[in-house]
Amino acid sequence: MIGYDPVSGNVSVDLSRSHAIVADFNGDGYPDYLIYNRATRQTAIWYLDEDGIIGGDYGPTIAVGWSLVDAADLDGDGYPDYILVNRTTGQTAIWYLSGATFLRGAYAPSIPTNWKLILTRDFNNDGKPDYVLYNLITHQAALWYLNNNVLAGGAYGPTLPDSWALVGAADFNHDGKPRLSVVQRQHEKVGHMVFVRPQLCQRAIWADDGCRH
Ligand SMILES: [Ca+2]
Ligand SMILES: [Ca+2]
Ligand SMILES: [Ca+2]
Repeated sequence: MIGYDPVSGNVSVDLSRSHAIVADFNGDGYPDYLIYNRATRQTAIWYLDEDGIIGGDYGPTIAVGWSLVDAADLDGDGYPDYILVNRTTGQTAIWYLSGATFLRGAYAPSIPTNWKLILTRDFNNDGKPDYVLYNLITHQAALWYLNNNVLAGGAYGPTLPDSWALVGAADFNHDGKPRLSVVQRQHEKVGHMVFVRPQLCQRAIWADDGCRH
């Protein structure tokens, strides 16, 4: 399988990442897997349909010093783009793609010290992906609303207690609004997943089916 070499032991899925990167790269309506070889820094895309993997393509190779965080369509051309962060400077960058083909790059906002870019989702429902940030010291979440690669506004999310970490966001109840998901590091299993809605819940409020006071 393209991008996967079980013989060499080069694990193609970056296990240090807190979430899988899934996006529809070939525009067929089925989400595809974006995978990453940590040894070669090569990316690859596995195309999926309801029956499983139907093909693959190599994507661009990530530059040294940069980490691949997520994939989302920043410029609204219908094709997912790579969101990268420089681990030293906090600078983010967008690599615009057409399918698996690199088109061009642009710098995006820099992440402040002690904050981590977790992923990108559209939280203010304007059709444009936004940054979900997490403060590694204070455990506060924040949203940066983007217009393509330009910061357009922001809002603070909940502050999580010690031993909990922000790991993802998805529209868990299909109401069109993504929710943050956090997991207790000491018990990393599905039963301990917690979903909270930023802005509406100023404290982390435990529930397995939505935001509760
Ligand atoms: Ca697809
Ligand atoms: Ca795009
Ligand atoms: Ca948005």
